[in-house]
Amino acid sequence: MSWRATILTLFPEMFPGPLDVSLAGRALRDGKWRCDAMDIRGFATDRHRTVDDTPFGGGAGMVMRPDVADAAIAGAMPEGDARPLVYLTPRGRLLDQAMVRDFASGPGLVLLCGRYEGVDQRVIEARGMREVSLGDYVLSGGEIAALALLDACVRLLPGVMGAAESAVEESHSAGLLEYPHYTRPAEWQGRAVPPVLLSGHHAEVARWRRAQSEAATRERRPDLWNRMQVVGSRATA
Ligand code: 6GU
Repeated sequence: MSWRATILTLFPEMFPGPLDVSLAGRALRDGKWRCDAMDIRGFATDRHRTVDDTPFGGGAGMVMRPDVADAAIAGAMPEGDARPLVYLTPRGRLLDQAMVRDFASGPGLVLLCGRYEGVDQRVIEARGMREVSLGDYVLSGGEIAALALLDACVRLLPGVMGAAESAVEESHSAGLLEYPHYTRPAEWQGRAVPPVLLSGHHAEVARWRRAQSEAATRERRPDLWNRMQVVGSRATA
């Protein structure tokens, strides 16, 4: 039984898309996960296969009909399907690595991709959807967000990542940004590699990398840095 993603979308041809190559693509061909895209329009009932309508209360854009979305969900999830139902929307809770770890450790995901202004609120509530966002910017639909979420999950599935890559996960999980990386040549366009990395002193290399991680986090991500300080002080209190 492999980890299974079912994507409900008006653009099923976008899947697996870029997840058909590289790490995720190899895992897909190896049967370590499944990617099934379903066309929401296939669940429309009228002659014109309508999936959206104008918003009550007026305003711009169109809203996905609750009856069509619900029929698509019923078609994707048989009775007793234990997979979380995630609705990708900029109104959602911010995706983080803890959420990704939680999703990757389960049986898979059912992803609803919104287009238009969104989905009727009543079907979100009736189906107990988990609303998830990638960040504070607006994509033209949930599909690219779904691809990003799936990529983040699939690389954590057993046997997908090599030992070399797994270490990277630990560093972001620790709540710090990664330290900078260098390879040959030792001097390039007049720029030298930090000498400590050529010293062969493993403890000093580790100390330098830690300091670089902390400096980058403090400067670029004060939100992560402050949260780390709070969590750390709680642990030592
Ligand atoms: Cl999940 N959907 C859309 N449409 N835009 C987004 C997003 C999701 N996350 C960030 N921007």
